[in-house]
Formats: sequence, structure tokens, C-alpha cells
Amino acid sequence: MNRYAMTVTVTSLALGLAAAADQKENLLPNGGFEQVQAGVPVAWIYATEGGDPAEFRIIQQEPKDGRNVLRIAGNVTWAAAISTHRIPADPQQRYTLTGYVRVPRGQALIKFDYFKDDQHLGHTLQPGQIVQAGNEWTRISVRSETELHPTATHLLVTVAILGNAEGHFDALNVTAVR
Ligand SMILES: [Ca+2]
Repeated sequence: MNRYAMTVTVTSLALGLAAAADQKENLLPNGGFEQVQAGVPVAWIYATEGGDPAEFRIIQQEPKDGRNVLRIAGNVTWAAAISTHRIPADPQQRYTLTGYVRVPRGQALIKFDYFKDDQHLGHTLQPGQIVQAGNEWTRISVRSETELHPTATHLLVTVAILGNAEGHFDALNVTAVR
């Protein structure tokens, strides 16, 4: 290895370490849909309003990160993938959910839902969280409102399409901020 190559390697390593130190731990497992079993992303479940039929698929079309993207499509009231991972709700803590959404048709969103054990208390849904049709990845950032749900035991992350829609989702991340 010549001196130039060595310098480049050391610099790359230093930058990599700095980036790692800046990154907070992702509290959401499999937020990039890379782990799949029998065609279904690990730690996610699918649901639709009133059993409306919808297509849920892992695709490899221009992922934002890694190889896999979750695609949901249908003509529905809503169709959602819900993370099964319970994020403990600490009222002193705020959580930030970020993720990428691409919407070939209709509307799609990502959100937090608040639960007291198995009881759904509500969700955080602001206008900026609903992405309109377009072919580019759109980055969404959602801040939790744990203070509005003081009895909540945990939060879940939901991604969904609304109406006659197709939505792609990738690179979801949850971090805690005290
Ligand atoms: Ca991915």
C-alpha cells in the first residue's frame, strides 16, 4: 500500500467513526425491511380497514437503503403495515420517527400509534406526514407526542396507504430524545 492509499484509508475510517458517534441507536428493528421470512418482513404485520383486499410485497425497485422496499397497493379505506416492536412510552422522552416514502399513486403516510397495553389511545398525524403522489423518495420526520398520552405504555410505528393508492416505504428509524 502506498502512502496515498494509506492516508485515504485512515481518513475514511476516521469519518466512519465520527458518523457512527453521531448516529443514535435505531429503536425500530427491521425498519429497512431487509429481514424477510416467507415473503413477509420480520417484526411487521399487515392490516386493512374492514378486511379490504390489498397487496403487500417486498420489492427491490430502487431502494432508499439496502435491497428491500415494502410496497403496499390497493383501493382501500386504508391498508397498513404495523411494527410489532413495542417502543416503551416514557413521558419524559420524545421519540423521532424518520423514514422514506414514495407514492406512485394516491396518498401514503408514516406515524406513531399510542397504546395502553392492548388499548389504542390515539396517533400522531400531522399534514406533513401524508405524502402525495410522486415518483421521488420523500423523507418524513415525525415527533412523538408522548405528553398527550400520559397513560401510554408503548408506541408502535405504522406505515399506510389511504384510498386508491400505492406506497413504497424504506429506511424507517426511531430515536429517543430526552
Ligand atoms: Ca431497505
